[in-house]
Amino acid sequence: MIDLVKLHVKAGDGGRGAVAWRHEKYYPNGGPFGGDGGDGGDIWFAVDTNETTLTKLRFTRSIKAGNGAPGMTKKMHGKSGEDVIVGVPLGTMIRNAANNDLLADLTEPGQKVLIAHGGRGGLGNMHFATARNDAPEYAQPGEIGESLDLQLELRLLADAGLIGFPSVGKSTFLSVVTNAKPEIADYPFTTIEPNIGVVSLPDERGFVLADMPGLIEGASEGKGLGHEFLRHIRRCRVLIHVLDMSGSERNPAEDYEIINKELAGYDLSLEEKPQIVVANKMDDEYAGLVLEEFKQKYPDLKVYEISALTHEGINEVLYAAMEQIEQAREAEEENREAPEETVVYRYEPKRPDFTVESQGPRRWKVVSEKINRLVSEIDLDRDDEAYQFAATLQKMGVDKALYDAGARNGDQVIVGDYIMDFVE
Ligand SMILES: Nc1nc2c(ncn2[C@@H]2O[C@H](COP(=O)(O)OP(=O)(O)OP(=O)(O)O)[C@@H](O)[C@H]2O)c(=O)[nH]1
Ligand SMILES: [Mg+2]
Repeated sequence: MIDLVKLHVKAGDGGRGAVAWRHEKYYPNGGPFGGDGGDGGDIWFAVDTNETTLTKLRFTRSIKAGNGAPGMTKKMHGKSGEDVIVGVPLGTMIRNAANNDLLADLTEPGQKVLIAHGGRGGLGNMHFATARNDAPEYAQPGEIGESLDLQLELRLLADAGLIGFPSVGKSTFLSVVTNAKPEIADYPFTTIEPNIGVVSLPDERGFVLADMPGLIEGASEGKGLGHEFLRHIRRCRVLIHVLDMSGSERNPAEDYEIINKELAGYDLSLEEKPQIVVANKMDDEYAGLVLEEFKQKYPDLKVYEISALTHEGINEVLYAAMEQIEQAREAEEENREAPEETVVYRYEPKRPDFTVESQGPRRWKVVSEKINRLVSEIDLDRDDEAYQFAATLQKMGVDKALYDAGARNGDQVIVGDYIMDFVE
């Protein structure tokens, strides 16, 4: 069963701004005419109620949004990159794999979250004309689109979950009380992925019910289908614990004990979840005897006697479950201090730390608050500090930006109060 998926996402890069000139042939000084690059596409995740598993994404290593096209002459914008919307099932949690931060918890139909923001397109040279320089050779590069490693986890969103050993009749129960059509058969592990359905009571109340693959001894350590789906059970408000009373295959008292031990072994909070204990297959001729034996072991336990086959006793179970679910919902409401937290990932576009301006022939200026602050703190007449400073500028990409803008060996570069020589 696939409910944990790793995925790389890369939003589109912004297109580079254009360096272009108006009527360049006949009017060499016709002014800068380069348009902006297009924005890179974003990556969104949205609830798709037609999806019930993450299987579709299993072999998808990475998802990429479109890059923005470069700006063009005549001040024309480059085309924006295409957004990507990834449809995922209800109950999908999206984490940043690098630090495990929860980026989004998709719990409502229709929910849609922006996970990776495309880079903004770079500005064309038309934006960089100043009184002193009406022919800027510089245009901004596009911003790099955000890239992230994600971990997707699906946790089923059901109010109630049917649990028990294999073949006790969980799927049969689900098929009787909802429109779900799970596979039913008399061999163990017929159900390998939870099925989900909606129970509608005659009084218009209702809840979401899921059957689970059968649990066996050692499930909490991974035996059988083990761990994989125990995580789903954590999200259920109520557990409907189904026991097979036909006595042909199982000893229900033992089963009951083992299952509870496995729940606690996986997560102590599972032990505390309200449970409705259901004695199924009461239509079987020996069921009465088996039930008597069970009751001797657990005299104080409320047991609902049913037959999923003949539908006997089913409504009582549904009403009892509904009752418990409503209580759980109320308790959640009371415990909720602030309005429910909706986790939406906020992307802060990274502003470039500096810009480069042409200041006339072979003369450039680096405009940057950050670099100015740096300059004010160091003594550039000292060789070691000057060397350190040059290395910092290079690391910040200043050299490359100057070169891209057209600076060549020996050009003057104004940085803060200093004038330096450009070295390619
Ligand atoms: N006699 C009788 N048989 C039942 C009853 N409920 C289910 N069965 C039978 O028990 C067998 C197993 O039923 P399932 O509903 O597939 O059991 P499950 O608990 O979902 O099993 P897994 O998916 O393998 O964990 C099937 O042959 C059913 O027809 C019942 O109330 N009475
Ligand atoms: Mg089943």
